[in-house]
Amino acid sequence: MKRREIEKQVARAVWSQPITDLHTHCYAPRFGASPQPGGMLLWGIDELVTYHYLIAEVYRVVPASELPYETFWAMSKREQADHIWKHLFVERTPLSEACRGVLTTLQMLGLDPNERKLDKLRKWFHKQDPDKYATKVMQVASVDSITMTNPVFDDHERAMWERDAAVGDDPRFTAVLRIDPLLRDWPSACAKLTAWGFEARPDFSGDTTAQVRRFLEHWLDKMKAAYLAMSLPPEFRYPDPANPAGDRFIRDCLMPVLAARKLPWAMMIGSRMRDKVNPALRDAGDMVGKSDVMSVVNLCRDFPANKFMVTMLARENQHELCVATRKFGNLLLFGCWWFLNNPSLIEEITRMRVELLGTSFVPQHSDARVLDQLVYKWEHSRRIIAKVLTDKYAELGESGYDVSAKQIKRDAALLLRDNYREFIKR
Ligand code: HDL
Ligand code: ZN
Repeated sequence: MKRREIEKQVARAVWSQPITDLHTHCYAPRFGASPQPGGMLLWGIDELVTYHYLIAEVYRVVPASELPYETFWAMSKREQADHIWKHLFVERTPLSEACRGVLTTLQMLGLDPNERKLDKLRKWFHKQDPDKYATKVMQVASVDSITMTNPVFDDHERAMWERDAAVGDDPRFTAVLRIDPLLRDWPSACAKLTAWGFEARPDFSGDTTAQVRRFLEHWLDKMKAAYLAMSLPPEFRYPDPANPAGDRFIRDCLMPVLAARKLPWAMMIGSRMRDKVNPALRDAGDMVGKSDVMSVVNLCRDFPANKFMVTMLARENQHELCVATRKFGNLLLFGCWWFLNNPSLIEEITRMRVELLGTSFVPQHSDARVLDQLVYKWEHSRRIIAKVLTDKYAELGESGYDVSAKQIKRDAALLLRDNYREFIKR
């Protein structure tokens, strides 16, 4: 196949392949939708423009010395959006990935990315019904399933699940049990579990092991979770002599419960929380730190009956993590997470992964927090994945191998949907 034909076949395969988005912060409309107070499904232009990535970026242009953080947080969502639109999209060129993303979404929804004021755009979004709009966004983005992130330690979210057992039953959305505090703050997590009727003590005395297992089983089953997820700090280690309780939680509680249910543990490693960086920026205040790949190796080796999905936040970890992935079939490498979700880094990382892993990984997840972001996050990533695949197939041609359109279609399906669906099968 000539390069031009390869390009055509790859574009057709990549853009026509429905994607199962394995990690987002989007919610089914039944969780309530913005601007309804407490609505968890965020959507529309004001949410798009006040994405925490853009809040960090607008504070580079209008520093806290000019606009105190508390003043910004006291503004309405609309006022915040107008402030960001003015400074990042009108008075400056929206060159950053987070800015460009908003423009791609507007363009693909048939709206004008050159609007200097948000009011006209607001009128269009205001006419949308969140439930129907969710289906429309999935069609435009060609996403066949949205995987949620459901932090059970969040009181508002937990109350939703306790009030409405069917809250997670929207077939377009799949739940994921997110339990960061159990490794990030074991003592306070134990206190909460005990308050919820699962008697857990930081020193593992009493019936702690059984109670923690029961807690995990209760929520995994209630949510019909596809996997269990945690975001972990750069300092995460396994084993960790400095954190014997963490090791014991992993060994005696988490691993047996997940192995019995054939559910993966998704480890998202390297996020340094805002309290150590810039708490005043709230969600925008977190940072990245280099993590320890050998801890992932130790877990995959020591728990061969368990499945691990791993992504790391630091660019510096990507090559070593990719090599580690070559060593373990129970390890699924996924995504270009957060500060890596930029064209230059997605291309570098995806190229390296194809060269080391062939098609046995998941190149991307959207991490969308605002429903409409699915449109741009996948448009931008599809473009890069297609570019890398085209080059790789062309290189196969130079080696005398004639790839077929059928193979290209199959590979796109593996990378964008089937590798993940296969891995979580129980
Ligand atoms: O912990 C996570 O899942 C991260 O993705 C954070 O939510 C982060 O704030 C984010 O939205 N990254 O894209
Ligand atoms: Zn996330």
